[in-house]
Amino acid sequence: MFRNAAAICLHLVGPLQGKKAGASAAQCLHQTLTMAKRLPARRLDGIDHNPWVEYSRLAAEYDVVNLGQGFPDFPPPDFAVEAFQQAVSGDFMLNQYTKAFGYPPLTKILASFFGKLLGQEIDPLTNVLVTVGAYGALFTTFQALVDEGDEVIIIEPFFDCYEPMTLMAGGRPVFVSLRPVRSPAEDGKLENSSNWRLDPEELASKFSPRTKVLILNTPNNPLGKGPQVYSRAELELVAGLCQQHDVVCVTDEVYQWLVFDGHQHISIASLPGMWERTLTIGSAGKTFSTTGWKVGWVLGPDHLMKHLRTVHQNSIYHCPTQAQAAVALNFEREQQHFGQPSSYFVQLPRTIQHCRDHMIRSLQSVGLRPVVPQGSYFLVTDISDFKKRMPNLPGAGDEPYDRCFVKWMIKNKGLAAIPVSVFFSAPQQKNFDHYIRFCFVKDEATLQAMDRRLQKWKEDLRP
Ligand code: IK2
Repeated sequence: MFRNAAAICLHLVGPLQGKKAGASAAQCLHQTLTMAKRLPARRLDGIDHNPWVEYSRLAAEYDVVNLGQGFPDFPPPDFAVEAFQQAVSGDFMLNQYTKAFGYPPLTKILASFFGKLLGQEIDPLTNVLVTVGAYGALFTTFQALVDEGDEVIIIEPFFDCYEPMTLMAGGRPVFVSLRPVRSPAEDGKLENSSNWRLDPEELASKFSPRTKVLILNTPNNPLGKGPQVYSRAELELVAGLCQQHDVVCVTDEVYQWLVFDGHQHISIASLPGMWERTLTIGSAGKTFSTTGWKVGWVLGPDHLMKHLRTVHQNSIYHCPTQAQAAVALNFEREQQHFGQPSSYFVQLPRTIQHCRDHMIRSLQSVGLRPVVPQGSYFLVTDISDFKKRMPNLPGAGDEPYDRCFVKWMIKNKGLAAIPVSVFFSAPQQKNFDHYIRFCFVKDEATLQAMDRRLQKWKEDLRP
């Protein structure tokens, strides 16, 4: 807040130079602070600390191979770049506003593409909303549906914005954990994300008359738990409970095309009776390796979507037209190539599966124990052995161990990752502080740079 106030004041006195400007800025800042009663809105209470900022800043300070944040560091496919170029240099009207709820060719192709996948007649006007990335879709959804005191069931580990978005809307997060059902040490094999399961009774116990929404993320960030873990049976369990308790299911499926080992993604909205109570969220950033475009969407029945449209038209209103036009062209291409070897949705998971396997082999060489993911960009790796061998890292005791470990790894091993405890609610963080998350959607040069750092680490480990 301080920094923002100072920045505003400096902006206001911008034309002044030197000491005079400094004095005016200080005076202005003083006045700003005196005037402020309680500056931040109450909805920000408890959510002002964002661990990502801390780890990103630290990673930027050191010479690291950055395997923290989830974005590809290789180019998008040529057809995607060409589509964007066409959108920028083609029809000049694409420089202007488009329809508030989505550029019509995009809503049309999303409706027809996902309509086939979900086995549902989807109307481009009433069942599709284009948003600023999947983040925008999530925010709009929470604002539209969650009211003071409403409960939102969040399955942990969870993509970290679900909790603050619930709180900002006045809701109460109710957490239920996925837990590994078998220790990898039991049979010497690597753990698999499908071994992280929901306890059906525990899940059922979380529903109450106040439950409004359950949020599902499949394939899951950070675990990579995909179609095997959220098998049809597990999705049916969730679906049955949502129907029994009249709850809306929000399903974040941004990694739906990033599914490995020949598995098929299942959308919960395609299960019987679920379309009417499900909002399905997607991201062109993850779909076409273009995270900077920030185009996302929500699909769902009109009786839910109309409330999202109210939030959208009173907040963002329009998303950038050219990026939407490019995404529309990409989906039109995918529709033509669907299921064929030329389809990006066929090629991308194959390429990324190689990256996953490369990383798994490399991490094992230093005694890290990756949990093999079935989908997404990420894998979590077990650092229990280090916790036993190096329990006293700086900060250990004050904060969850994985956070100290990541800081130590950035500073001493030149590798950046994300501590997995940030994907858990506060009471569970200590129980899951022996995992860290790596992003493997990286090009060969980055993975080789990782190999070199790990090789050096391995040499350091020699007695
Ligand atoms: N939902 C999930 C599950 C996501 O992972 C993301 C974005 N990725 O996160 C980066 C990271 O974890 O390092 C989103 C939604 C947001 O997608 P978008 O970029 O389309 O807003």
